[in-house]
Amino acid sequence: MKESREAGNRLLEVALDLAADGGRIGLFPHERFDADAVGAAVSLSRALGSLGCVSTVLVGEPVPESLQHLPGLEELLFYDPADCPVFDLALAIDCREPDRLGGRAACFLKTPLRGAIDHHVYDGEAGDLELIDANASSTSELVFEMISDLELHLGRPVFDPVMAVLLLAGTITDTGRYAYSNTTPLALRQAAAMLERFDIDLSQLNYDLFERTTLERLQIKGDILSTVRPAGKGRILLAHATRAMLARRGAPDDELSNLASEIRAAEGSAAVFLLVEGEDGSIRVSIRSNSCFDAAAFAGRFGGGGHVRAAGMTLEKLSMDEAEKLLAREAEAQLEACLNEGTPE
Ligand SMILES: [Mn+2]
Repeated sequence: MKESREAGNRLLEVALDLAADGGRIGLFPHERFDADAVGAAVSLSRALGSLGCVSTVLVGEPVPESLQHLPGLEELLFYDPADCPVFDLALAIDCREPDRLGGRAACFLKTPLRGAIDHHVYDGEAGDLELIDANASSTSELVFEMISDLELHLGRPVFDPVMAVLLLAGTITDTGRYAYSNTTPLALRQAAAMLERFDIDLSQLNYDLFERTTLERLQIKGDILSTVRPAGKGRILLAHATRAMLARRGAPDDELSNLASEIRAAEGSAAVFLLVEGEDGSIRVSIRSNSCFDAAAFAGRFGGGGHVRAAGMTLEKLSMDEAEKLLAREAEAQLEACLNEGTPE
């Protein structure tokens, strides 16, 4: 934490220097931004703006429907590849590598002075202007600390109600409502501080972030859950959605991968496969795992990838039934192998 505080202070010093002569700062949340990336970026942008910097949050895609309830997003600048703004300092937010910025990577790299604020795990030393803290619950937690330090330094308030909601949204999302193992005491103290200072409708925010749904989504969820079937002595669970199922409910096929996590909550499940038929007949597979089952390694064998506990891949030229049989067989073999090895982690 001490190191990350130093990196945060270095970033603030540069920003204060830039502010003195109207410097321009570009903030680059990662591609397909989530509440943490955009919440941290817009909050920091507002704080830097209050110092006198010209601060811009540059995004590559429109705000997804699921985040449109968040305040302050009218400030986002949508990237036009023909028109990369000139910045004195560019910061990657909630990521570190330019390849996480998609089409904006070239624009990011055009700025000579670059840094990052992130909480993902990396090998190697962080650069001078890189605030990387894998122990932080979220990038919003890191930005909160920076803005707190800024208030101490300036001796005046900097937080505003929009920042409060955005930073809470980022931390709530990345910690799964303060439920995941990455939840820190600091994140909880920050939440308390924001609730003390500002009038925030926490219940509405949680509804908007986690619960909001539509009748069609509830219906397709019911349809999909009714397809769950066990394999491999009940430790492997498979569920699917065909085009016909989706069409019947008029349901979009996005955000269904969350359902795979819900199915994983079934007691005794080691691996969950949710298969969704695409418009072109290919089958997108979301994998969630418990125990020793490495979802990323499994997906990797089929050209996919991801994390140990959550991964994905696409299967071509198979019927739903063939795909389920293939996955059940291969997953059972991998599960048997890792159970016999003992737990690798
Ligand atoms: Mn994050």
